Amino acid sequence: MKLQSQTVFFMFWFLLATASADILQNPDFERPPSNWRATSTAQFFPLDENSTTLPGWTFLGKVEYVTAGSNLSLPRNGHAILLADEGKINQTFTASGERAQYILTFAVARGIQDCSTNASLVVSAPDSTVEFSVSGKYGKQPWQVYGHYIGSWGDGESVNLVIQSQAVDSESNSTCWPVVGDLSLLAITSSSIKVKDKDNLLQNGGFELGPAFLESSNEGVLMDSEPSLTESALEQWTILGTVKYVDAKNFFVPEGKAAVEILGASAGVQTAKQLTRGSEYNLQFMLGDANDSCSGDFVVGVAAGSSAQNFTVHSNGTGSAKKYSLKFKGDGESTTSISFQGYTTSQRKDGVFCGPMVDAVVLTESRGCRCKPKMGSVLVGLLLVALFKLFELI
Ligand SMILES: [Ca+2]
Ligand SMILES: [Ca+2]
Repeated sequence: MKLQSQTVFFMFWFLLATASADILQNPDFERPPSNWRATSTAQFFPLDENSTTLPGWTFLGKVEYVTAGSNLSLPRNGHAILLADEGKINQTFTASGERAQYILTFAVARGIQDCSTNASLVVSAPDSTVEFSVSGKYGKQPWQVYGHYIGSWGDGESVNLVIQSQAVDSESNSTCWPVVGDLSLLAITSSSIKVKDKDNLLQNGGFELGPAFLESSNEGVLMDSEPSLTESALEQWTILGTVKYVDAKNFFVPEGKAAVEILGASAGVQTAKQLTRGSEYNLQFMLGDANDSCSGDFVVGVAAGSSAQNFTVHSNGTGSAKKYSLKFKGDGESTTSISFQGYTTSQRKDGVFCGPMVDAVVLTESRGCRCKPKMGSVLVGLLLVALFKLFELI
């Protein structure tokens, strides 16, 4: 009996350990460079290509190890990497198991505050290269957390993830170089994406499959414009403009673990589904606010096929949601698109962009096709009967 309980304990421990492990090594840079001293009071420690190693990573150009206590007000995890002039870090990992979509979450900030030209951060993998600006307008902390699809790989494939700075103006001697705080790489397997909810024609209608949330941040995860349904950080949804992925731990979320906050006019999410022409469908969804002090009246434009309707969400910014619905007819031949878009750009009192939240999108067929017989086919039928009668007479 004792042995059994020990086995259960170790299995539990093992599951816990594997669940918390990231695909990347040293994803939060808390394992320091080889010759760095924990007692050092220097906030910026330059890495030397010839004499320093950084666990899990290789680096090139001007790269510095940053310690908490600097003006970056680093959150719980106190160390980060500054990518200055031509600074670049990279790590190679091997995909294992079933083919999966890889979604990277990372925190980025500006290295120094009294600078004039923003450098951007470029994240690249074999299938993608994306540039992120570090403007600081989406959060009250200097840190911005982004979620981004980096590619899809199967068992044994080797993936080189590269993160580097890119100066906008190479002549400027007052460049705000990016600092990378924590990263988290999530693999979403093809079979988990294909899981069908029998009561919902949409996949990922509850926005539960998306980027990982960072332990060190309570500001949600930003997702930038992404035109593809299958190569998106939010599975089966394209991203219009910039939206914020919010978690139930730090925000009000109506259903499940996550929802989407729309951050501006014409920003939003969109999906597509092959539907039967003429059939009637019912689109149900929840709109509200994520309890992040975003108050006001928000208009959300909901479009499904050729039907569109505006919904007004009244929010006092303390967390609320209501169920709404829209009835529409399927377009048939091509896929029917379903979208949720903001109509206004709102800011909180502290200047942070915010907006309405959408969650729990459920599509059901409310009535099958009640197609009227076409006039053309009726005439052809009458003609055939007439010809038949004529042959009978001959
Ligand atoms: Ca860190
Ligand atoms: Ca949800």
